[in-house]
This record gives sequence, structure tokens and C-alpha cells, in this order.
Amino acid sequence: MLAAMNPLAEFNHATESEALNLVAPCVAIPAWAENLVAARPYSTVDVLQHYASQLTLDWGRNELSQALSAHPRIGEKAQGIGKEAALSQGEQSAVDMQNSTLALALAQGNAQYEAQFGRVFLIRAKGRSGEDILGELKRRLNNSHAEEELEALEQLRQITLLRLEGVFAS
Ligand code: 2AL
Repeated sequence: MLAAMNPLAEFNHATESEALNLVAPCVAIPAWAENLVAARPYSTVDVLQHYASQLTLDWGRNELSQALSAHPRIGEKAQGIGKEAALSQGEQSAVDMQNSTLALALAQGNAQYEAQFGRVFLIRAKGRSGEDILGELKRRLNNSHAEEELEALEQLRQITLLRLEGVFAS
């Protein structure tokens, strides 16, 4: 029965806990997934995406640190076998860790970023090469704490909404 439905119909008709399981891997912020599930049913995927995007506008420093627990460093494999690990690996697939110069520069940049800002460097990796990411990392090291918090939150929103697109692609 469920298998015959498209992903949106499946989400609309699922039990609360099944519906949470579908969207929770998009971001480790339980309130976001709970609010998205509570507002079912959605008439179209566009309506769902728009509401999901609106919910991300409430995020601040606390949500950022919550979410980071589920994001491995750029250039490092996600731990575990959960959906998030597989998603993360796909997103980072254009980062060529066989290139040892790049791998070293990313590791050094990550360490400097963490010393400076006290959290893991977060960037929407999908569509970006390792060199692009390194360039962004170096640029963002010049940000103030306030500027960088806003940039990291914007990247988190992009990662989340891209993952959500993947959930509802039929
Ligand atoms: C990630 C990740 O896991 N996926 C992505 O787009 N970026 N991690 C990170 N530290 O930025």
C-alpha cells in the first residue's frame, strides 16, 4: 500500500513516527522535524519545501550546535551506518581526498577554524569541489564571530533543504 504512493502521499499518510523517520535525517534538530510533521498534510512538495524553509528561519546558535553533532568534518567520513552518514558521503563526493595537498590543507583549515570559532566548519558540500571548499574555508576564517554564525546557519539551511528535496524526489 505505502509502496504504491509517491513520497509526498506516503509522508502525508504515515504515522507520526514513520513521518519523523523520513525527514529527521535532513538535520539533527528535532523541533524542525516535529513542526514539519505536525503541519501535514501538504498539498504539494513546493508547499512542503516552502514551509520547511520558513521553519529554518527560526534557527540560531543553539540549533547550529545541535545540528553539528551530525555533520562530520569536510574530508572525514561520517561515523556509523545511518542515513545521515550516507547522505554526507554523497554530498562530499567531489572532494578528492586522494589529493594529499588538498587533504592536508583542509585538515589544517578545519583545525584553525575550530580553534577560532569553537565548532566544526560547516559548508554545503554538494556541487562544490574540494578546492572550492578550501577557498570558502580560508575566506570565512576572516569573518567575525557574528558574521560567521550567520554564514554557517545559511549553509545548514541549504544542506537541510537539499536533503529534503532528495526525500521527496519521485
Ligand atoms: C557537511 C556534510 O556532511 N554535508 C555537507 O554538505 N557538509 N559537513 C560539513 N562539515 O560541512
